Amino acid sequence: MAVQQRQLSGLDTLFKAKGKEFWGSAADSGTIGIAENEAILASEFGQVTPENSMKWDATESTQNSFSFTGSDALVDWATTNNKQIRGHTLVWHSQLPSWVSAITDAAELTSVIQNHISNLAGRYAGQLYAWDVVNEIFNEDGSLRSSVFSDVLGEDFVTIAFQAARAADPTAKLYINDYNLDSANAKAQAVADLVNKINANETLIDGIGTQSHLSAGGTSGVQAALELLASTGAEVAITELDIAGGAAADYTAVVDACLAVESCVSITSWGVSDVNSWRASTTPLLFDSSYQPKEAYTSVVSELS
Ligand code: 9MR
Repeated sequence: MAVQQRQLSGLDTLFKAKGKEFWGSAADSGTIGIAENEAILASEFGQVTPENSMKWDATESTQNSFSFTGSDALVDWATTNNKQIRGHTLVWHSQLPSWVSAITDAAELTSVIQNHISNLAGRYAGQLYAWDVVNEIFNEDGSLRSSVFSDVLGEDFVTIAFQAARAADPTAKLYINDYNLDSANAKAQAVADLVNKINANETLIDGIGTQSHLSAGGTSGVQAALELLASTGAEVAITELDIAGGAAADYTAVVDACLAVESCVSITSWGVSDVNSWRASTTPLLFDSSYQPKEAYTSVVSELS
């Protein structure tokens, strides 16, 4: 006999009633194809982020030869099910094909970035709420991470990528996204400083994503971090939320922080069930390995009710 799904409350609907854009989840063909998971996505979440299918290795593993099978499936599902979409991600040092990492010429890398973005973001133009244009570009001390992008182009790759994304999809909100922005630390300050610097010249960066891969008990600095990021005037989103241990108190602390900061527009969980999480052994999500709501889910719902 199939496991009976316990009564759920419509997390996304409750969050929207607080004035927020959505509470979403990472998804892709694999997890959408699991019936229990799909049912929870449909009833509890208002937005999806492709967990892997829009990354460079999935979409352009060979130069100028594009593959959109996985990303099309995600976008089709979202459209059919009336879910918003956050595109993830255009420029990232990880899951990057070796032909990109091998480039040493600035003009060549610029045109490769522009071509990747015009094809990928152009394909879904008008259909996405947002794009994570650049991902994880800072070190913990706030310096720029070494990657083919920063090594060959310096900081300019950020502006190149945002201008290409704006041209390819003028209606998507363009985000800078990073992890460990969980307190008002050096990295969060560096993100805010770069947003201020670029936007002073041309408003290219609409939003700042804080991934929020948190550890148990590690939520006390979240509101201060959101306030620091919001001080730029950009909107702020919690883009990949999961919390090791998944304690209810940690989850409600994150929700309270987002509610307290007007510019915090959305939360996206990095998956539905612990069993499909990239850090499954830490049981960090709102639904257990049998797709049943955990105490964290119940507590978040009562916090929002
Ligand atoms: O959850 C994603 C996992 O399935 C992939 O194997 C992994 C590969 O790097 O990427 C995971 O998602 C990452 C996201 O794209 C960027 N922030 C960190 C996430 C967790 O590693």
